[in-house]
Amino acid sequence: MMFSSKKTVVAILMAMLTLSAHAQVDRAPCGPVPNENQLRWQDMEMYAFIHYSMNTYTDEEWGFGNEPLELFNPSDLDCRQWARVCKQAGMKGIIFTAKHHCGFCMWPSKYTEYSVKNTPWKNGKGDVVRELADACREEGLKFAVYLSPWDRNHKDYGKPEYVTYFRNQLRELLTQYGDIFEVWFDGANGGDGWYGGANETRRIDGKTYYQWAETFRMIRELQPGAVIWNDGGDRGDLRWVGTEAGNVGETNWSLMPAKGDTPWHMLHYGVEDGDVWCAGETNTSIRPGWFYHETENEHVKSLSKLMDTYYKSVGRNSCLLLNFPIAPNGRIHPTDSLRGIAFKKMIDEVFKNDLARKSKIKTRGNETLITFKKTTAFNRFVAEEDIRYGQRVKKFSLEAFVDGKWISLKDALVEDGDGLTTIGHRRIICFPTLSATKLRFTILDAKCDPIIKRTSVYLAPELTADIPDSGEKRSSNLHYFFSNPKQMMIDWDAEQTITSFRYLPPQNTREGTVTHYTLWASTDWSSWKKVASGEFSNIVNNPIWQTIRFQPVKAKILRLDADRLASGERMAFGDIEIETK
Ligand code: FUL
Repeated sequence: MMFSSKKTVVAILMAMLTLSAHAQVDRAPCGPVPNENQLRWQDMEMYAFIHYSMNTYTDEEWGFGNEPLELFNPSDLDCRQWARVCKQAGMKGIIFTAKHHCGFCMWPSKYTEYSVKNTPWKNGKGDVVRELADACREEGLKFAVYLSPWDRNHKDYGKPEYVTYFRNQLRELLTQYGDIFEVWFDGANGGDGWYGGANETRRIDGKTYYQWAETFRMIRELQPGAVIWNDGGDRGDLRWVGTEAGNVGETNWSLMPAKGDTPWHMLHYGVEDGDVWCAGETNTSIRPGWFYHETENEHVKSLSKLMDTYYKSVGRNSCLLLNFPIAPNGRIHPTDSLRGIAFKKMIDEVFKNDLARKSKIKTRGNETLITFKKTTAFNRFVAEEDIRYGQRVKKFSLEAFVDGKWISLKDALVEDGDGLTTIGHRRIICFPTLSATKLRFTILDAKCDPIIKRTSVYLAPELTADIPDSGEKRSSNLHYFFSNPKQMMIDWDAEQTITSFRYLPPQNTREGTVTHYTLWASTDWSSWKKVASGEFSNIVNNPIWQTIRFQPVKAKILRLDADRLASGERMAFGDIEIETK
């Protein structure tokens, strides 16, 4: 055989080498593998949540279900603005709260009167789901829906009739708005609600009541390309990661047991020997709350917080679902949109120049050696497994050759251990900038032959001008004490007019978190006036500042009774604050 050129010979030799290298790797599935929908989903990496409902007009996180329909009348609702902002923020799709826990439907469902069709907005002719689905398509974004199973408006909630109602609504959403990439349900259920005027507490068994198997079957039939989210119980295609703070475990297996309960550590870290593919989706909000609150305008997450979230989600074998709340005028607030866009710019900046591409990369067995042309500064390492063949790597090491010796690196974002465990779709390791001539990546343990698709190295710029998160303790200016384990007193020397009380729950534990409260005021320690009572919605999953507003009251003492705690016997707090007139 004659070869036409030197180049051809080199190409053939390279191909033979690649083939023989591949021949040594056993690609036979090693445990569960993702299906096509799951692979497509994982490639999305970042997509947006949009929270918008009656709560936007009542300044709440969980509506009770009896909020008057007249409240919904945005002056400037613009779904195209939402889609444009999300696209520029690097989001590949949008999941919209078509119905949140209050039961108000953002589309004119024919199964309820509690929807946009009976509001003043567009004289009842509007459909937010339609406008957003169209806007997404125009911007080349995928579209998906959040439909809350818990419905605090519906009279039948708790009875079998409601499950039929829920499925009817889901059918409307899955058949009238084109392709849906994900169906998001939510496990939250605080019990009490308006329920058609019954105004009571209804407890259901989340595992059996909704009969998910039948609902899942319907989704598969109507939207075969959609992935199903779940947080326990019947296994969907992807899972909640057990927190709304925006991080998944550094060890993150995309596997779960097919059946049985899913305690927190399973949601957060996945299960190494799980028998179904069920990757983790990391959801968090760009602000403390999921819904818009004017008081949070100064608390939109900083760029470094968002980058930290990126590394702890996309960089840990997960996708990031980042929420943008809609303001009462019907648009994403300028601070949130600017921050979102800056976030995307920063990601592009960090990952624009792969230093490994200009270097010599040699893989022998489980070791990859990257030799730079000259001493090179870097602070990020990225590895990706070809997850079509399953998730395999259990443990690896990373070493840099600095001043003539090898030094071991660790993930600086991990507190315990070096964080060099699982890889999956993408693992990003962050460490302080160092200058080295070589970098060595070694797989120390794997479930079967590791199949690494890509290794890269970057130099992320330092974040110099950033908005700091405010960290000062407000309670340090207040005098307070506990009169019993479930009662807190806050007192002053002189009478003041109080307009609101704010409570920050403990930040790293649910122990002592107040979920239901009564607040009292007094001027003399003996006669007490009740100023407010209620529930701190979603406080366990999202432990942010809670604001109790009330008619201005003259007081020398405020008393907070913890009527119910999330766990434990003693109330606790991260911080408290009062506002005076
Ligand atoms: C939670 C809900 O209770 C919140 O309101 C929000 O929708 C969040 C995404 O899920 O559990």
